[in-house]
Amino acid sequence: KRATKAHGYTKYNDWATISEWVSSIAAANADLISTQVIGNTYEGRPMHLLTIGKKTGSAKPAIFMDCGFHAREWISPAFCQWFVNEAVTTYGTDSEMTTLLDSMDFFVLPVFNIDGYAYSWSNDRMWRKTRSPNSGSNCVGTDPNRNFDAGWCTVGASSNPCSETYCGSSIESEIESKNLANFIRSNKAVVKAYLTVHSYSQMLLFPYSYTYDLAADHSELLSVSRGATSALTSLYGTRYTAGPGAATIYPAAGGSDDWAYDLGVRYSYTFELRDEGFYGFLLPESQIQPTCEETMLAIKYIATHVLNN
Ligand code: ING
Ligand code: ZN
Repeated sequence: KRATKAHGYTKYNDWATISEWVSSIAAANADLISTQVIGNTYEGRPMHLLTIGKKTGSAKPAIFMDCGFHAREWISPAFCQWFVNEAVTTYGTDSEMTTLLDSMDFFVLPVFNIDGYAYSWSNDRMWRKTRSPNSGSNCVGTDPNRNFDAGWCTVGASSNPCSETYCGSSIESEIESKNLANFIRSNKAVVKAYLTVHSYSQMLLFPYSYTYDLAADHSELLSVSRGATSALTSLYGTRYTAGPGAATIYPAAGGSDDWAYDLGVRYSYTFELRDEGFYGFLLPESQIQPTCEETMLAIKYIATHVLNN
């Protein structure tokens, strides 16, 4: 077995370390975790998905959560790892987590854009996009959060392969997008919520980003986002802004949250974790623990609402 660096929850882990961690935490918690591969990335890395929940033998409602859409947003994969550990270590003692895992499943994709994440470790800390080549251009990569079927490439996205917000040659041109979309389409009957974790800005966004039109479920999405951000703020006073993407951050088409919502996943949210720009994507490791602790409160608030509605 290849030697990897030691895994830790209060440090940033490279892909080899995260990949080993997936196997070891699943093996150590076989009663609560199962794993599957939803497909490979462009460069051939397996996209590991963890299913966390008490195995009951019957179909349970589920929440899908991904991290690491954008390579440089390192706090995001750190949060997915934290979430999985917190779920298995508080099951049986924390009553809210116990109820959640007894009654529902969490599908957790710890790193979506694995090729980009690996590149951000090896070559360019500020890399954002995927690592697939673009025909007729020397520029590499597509913005995966502009690559979904939601007003694709109409606003806040570029058709120039050299742009950081390149929408790709077509909807789901990126194999990572296609793998994620196929999984959610196949599990539409159980997936009640879609959560995608980015950084930074301290915002909780919901549809729509591709239009200023309000979602059919706007008032519920807004009230749940306010409850979630209030819970988050209660721990350390971290201030969050909640609202529809277009009006709250900027108009941008092709995002995964808008796509999931239009597919029928009623509770669809994008988290923009710490900070507000002082460190930006280079959030120090000393902030991993407080960021993850506060974000847990928001996720549990949303999950409990999903379960009870
Ligand atoms: N922000 C998101 C981005 O992809 C976003 C904001 C959310 C856009 C939802 C579209 C839909 O630009 C970051 N930091 O990536
Ligand atoms: Zn992002």
